[in-house]
Amino acid sequence: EKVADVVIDSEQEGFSSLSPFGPDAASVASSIKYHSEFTPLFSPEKFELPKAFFATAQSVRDALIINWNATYEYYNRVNPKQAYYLSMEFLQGRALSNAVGNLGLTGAYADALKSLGFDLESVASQEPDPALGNGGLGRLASCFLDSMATLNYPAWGYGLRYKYGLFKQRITKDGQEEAAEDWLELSNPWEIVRNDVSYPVKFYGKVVSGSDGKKQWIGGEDIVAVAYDVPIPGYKTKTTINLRLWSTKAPSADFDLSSYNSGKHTEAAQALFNAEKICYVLYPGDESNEGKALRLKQQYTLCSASLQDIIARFETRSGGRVNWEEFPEKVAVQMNDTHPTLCIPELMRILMDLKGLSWEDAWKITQRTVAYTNHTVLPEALEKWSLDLMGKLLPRHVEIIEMIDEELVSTIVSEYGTEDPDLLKEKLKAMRILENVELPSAFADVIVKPKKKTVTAKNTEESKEDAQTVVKKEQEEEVEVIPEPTVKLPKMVRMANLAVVGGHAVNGVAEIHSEIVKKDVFNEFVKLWPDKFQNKTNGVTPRRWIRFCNPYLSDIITNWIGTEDWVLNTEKLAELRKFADDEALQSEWRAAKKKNKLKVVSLIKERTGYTVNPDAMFDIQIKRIHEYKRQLLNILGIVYRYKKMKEMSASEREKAFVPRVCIFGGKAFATYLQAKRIVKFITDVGSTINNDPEIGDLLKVIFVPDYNVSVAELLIPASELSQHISTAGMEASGTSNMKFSMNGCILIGTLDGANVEIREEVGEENFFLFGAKADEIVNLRKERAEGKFVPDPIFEEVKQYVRSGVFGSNYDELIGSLEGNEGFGRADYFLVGKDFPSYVECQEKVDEAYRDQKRWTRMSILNTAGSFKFSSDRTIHEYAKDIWNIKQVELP
Ligand code: B1N
Repeated sequence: EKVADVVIDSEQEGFSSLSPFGPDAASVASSIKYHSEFTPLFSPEKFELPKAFFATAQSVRDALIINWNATYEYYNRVNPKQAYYLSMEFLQGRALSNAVGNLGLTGAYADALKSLGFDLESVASQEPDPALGNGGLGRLASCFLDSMATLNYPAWGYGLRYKYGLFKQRITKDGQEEAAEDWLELSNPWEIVRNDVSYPVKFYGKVVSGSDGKKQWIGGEDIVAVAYDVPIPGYKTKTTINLRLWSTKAPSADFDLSSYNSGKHTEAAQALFNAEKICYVLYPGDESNEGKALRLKQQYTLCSASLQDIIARFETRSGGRVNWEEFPEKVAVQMNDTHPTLCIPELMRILMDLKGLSWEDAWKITQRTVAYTNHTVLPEALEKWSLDLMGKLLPRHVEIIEMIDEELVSTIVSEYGTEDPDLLKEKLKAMRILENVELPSAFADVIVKPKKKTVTAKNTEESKEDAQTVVKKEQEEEVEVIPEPTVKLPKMVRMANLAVVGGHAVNGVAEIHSEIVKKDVFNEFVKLWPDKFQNKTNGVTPRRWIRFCNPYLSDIITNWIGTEDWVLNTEKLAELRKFADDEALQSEWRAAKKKNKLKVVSLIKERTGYTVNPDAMFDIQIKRIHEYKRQLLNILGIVYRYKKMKEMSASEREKAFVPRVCIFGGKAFATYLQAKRIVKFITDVGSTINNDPEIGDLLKVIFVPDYNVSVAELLIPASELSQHISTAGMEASGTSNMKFSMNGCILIGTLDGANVEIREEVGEENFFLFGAKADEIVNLRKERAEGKFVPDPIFEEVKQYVRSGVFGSNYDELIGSLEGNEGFGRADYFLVGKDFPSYVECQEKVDEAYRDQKRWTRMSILNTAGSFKFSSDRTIHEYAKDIWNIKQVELP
C-alpha cells in the first residue's frame, strides 16, 4: 500500500522525484563522490579509473533501486499476469552506458565525471563484460529484457549467476587458448543479493508413498539457491524489471566442524564445494558423466528455485485465498530452448506433492502455464538426457516424466489405432518422450498383437501342425516384431518432445526456421496439435544496438527524420528511404561510418598489433565458430582472392580488387576440434597475407581475440559488409544480421534464418545473395555422398593452394573434411564446395558495388531504413499477445 502515497513525477524524463539526488551534473557528481568514499571497494588515497567506475555504477544503482522497488510494489498491488523468461544464459554486456542512457542521464553523468576529472567512455570501459552466455540465444534473452522493461510489460528473467563467464579467449601461434573468465573478481556493482530470498533444492534421494498415498521425495543432497537481483531499466520509463540470478550454496549446517577440527579440512568443506560448484561455470564440459550430472543439476536448480519463487509470489499476491486454477492467469513461463524443460515435471511435482492437486488438475495448469521456444534444428543440439542419470538425480521427476510419456502413448494409440502396426511404431518413435524404452505395460502388446493375429491365421490353415511348432513360430514372429536394439541402446529422455507435450505453445525464431520446425523436427506433433505451433521472428534492442553503440549514426537519423522517437518506434526509420540519394545525407552517413571505423582501427592495433587502413572496406564475420556457420567458406574465399592477387602485377591488382580488411571474431567451444582448427587456419592465413609486402593495404585478415558484446558494439557500427553465410536451413535465425543491417551494413548471405526476412524488408537489390536453398540441401548431400558431385575447378584450385603450404602445413583434417576422405567424417556436410563458386562470384559483385560509393551509401541507408521490423520491441509485443497473454502495466 505504501507506493500509493508516493507521488511520482512523470513530467521529468528519466529520473523521478524519488531520486536520491537531482538529475543535474552537480548532484550526480556529489553522489559519485559519496560512493567513492563510503562504498569504496578500493583504498582511500587514490581516486582512479577503476574506483571511478564502481562509484559511478553505485550511484546509478541507487536510482535503479528506487525504480525497481516502485515497480515491484506496484505489481504487487495491481497483481497483473506476469511473464517469466527462464534461460540458462543471459548475455547482458556492460550495463553502465545502457543504464544511464535508458534513464536519460548520459549528459548529466558525462558532465559530472568531467568535473571529477574523468570521461564517461573511459569509465564505462572499465566494466567487465558479464559473459553469462555463449552467443545468440543468451543475447536474445538480454534484448528481450530490455524490450519488456521499455514496453512496461510485467515480466522478469530468471537465470543462474555463474561465477565464471564463458572462457576468455587468447590467440597464440597454436590457435585458441581458453582461460577462466573471472568477471566477479572486483565484485559486481549491479547485483543486489537477497539473503531473505532463498529456496532449498534437492538432488538424489528416493521417493516414498505416505499413508495418504501422496508421494514424498526424501533424503539425498540438499542445497540452497540464493537470489541475486539485477535491475533492468526500461528506456524513458520508470519501469525497472528484474533479472533474478540464482547462486548455490550449502545449508550452513553442512560445514563439518568436527572433521575440520580434527584436521580433515577438505572433507569438512566437501558439502560447501559440492553446492557451490553448480554455479561455477556456464557450460561445464559434459564429456564426462560428472560433467553431465553437473549440467543437469544446473538446469534443475534454475527450474526449481524459479518455480518455487514464482509460486510463492502467486500465493502472496492471492492474499490467503489461493485458487490454483488461476495460476495460469497470473503466470506465464517461457522456456528458452529445452534447457529449462524440467520446469514441466517440477511444476507438476510441486502442485501434486506439495499443494495436493490431482494429476489432471496439475497437468492442465502446467500446460496452460509453460511455453517453449526452439532455437535450433541441428539434431546433435536437441537435448537428450540419460534416463538412468536423471532417475538417480531426480527420481520423482522421472516418475512424472514416465507418466507423461504413458499418457502420450495413450493419446497416440487412440489417435492412430492399432490396425497398422508400422504406422503406429513410426508415430511412437517420432513422438515419445522416452527413447529406447519399452512401451508402458498397459500398451505392451499393442504393436505385437496384430502380427500375432497373422500368425494365428496362418496356424488355422496349417492346423495339422503340432502345438509345439505353433508356439515356436509365434516366438519367432515376436522376436522379429519387437525391436531388438531397444534393450541395448541407452534409455534417454528427449527434452524437446517433453517441452512440446507439456506446454501450450511452441515457437521457432524466424519464418523459415518455424516452417522447418513444423515440416521436419516436430512434424508428427503438428499433425496432432496444429494450433500449438507459431513463429516469433527474433529481434534486437535498438537502444543498445544503435542508439548507444552508434551515437554518430543516431544523431544523423534523428536530425533527418526530425525526432528521436525512432528509438521506440523503429517504423520511423523507414522515413530515411526518401533521403537515400540525398548527397548531404550520404556524406554525413559516410563520415559517421569513417569515425566508427577509426575506433576499430585502434581496437585492432591494440588487440592484434596489426595496422589497417580505415579507407578499406570493413568486411566482418563475428559469431560462434561452427562448421555450419561456414567461417571456412569465408576464409577460403579470402585465400582465393589472395591467390589471384599474387598472379597479377601491382597495377592489375589495384584495378581488380577493392581494398578490404576482413575481420573475424568468435569463440570455438573448447572441445570442438574442427572449430579450433578453423580459428588456427584463419590466423595462419592472416599472418601470411598481412606480412606480404606485395599486398599491403589491399587485403588484411584480422582475428579479433576474445569476441564479446563490447567488441560487437565497436565492430558493428564500423562494418560495411557482414557475412551470414550458413548452409541454408541450419541457422535458426541469427540476430547479429539484424544489428548489422540496422547500422547500415550490407549483408552477404544465404537464404537462411532471418536473412530471408531482412532481404525482404531492405529490398533484394540491397542484399548480396548466393548459395543453395534450404529445400535443395537434402538432395545435394545425397549427391555428394553418392560421389556425384563435381567440384568447380576454382574449389579444387583453392584447396590445392592451401595444400601447397603457403600458409603452413597441417591442414589435412580441415581440407579433408571438405572432401570426405576416410577418417575425416562426413563428406563436406556443410556444402562449402557446392557454394564456393557462387560465393566467389557474389564477392566480385560486392567489390563492384563498393567502387560506386554513391550506390553503396544508398544501399547502406536503405538497410537502416528497412531494418525496423527487427526491433525486439516488435518481437516482445508478439510474445505478449500470442503466447503469454499479458498486458502492459504503466506505473502511475
Ligand atoms: O539462437 C539464436 C539464433 O539467432 C541462432 O540462429 C541460433 O543458432 C541460436 C545449446 C544453443 N540455437 N541453439 C543455441 C545455445 C546453447 C546451448 O547449450 C543450443 N543457440 C542457438 C537466438 O534465437
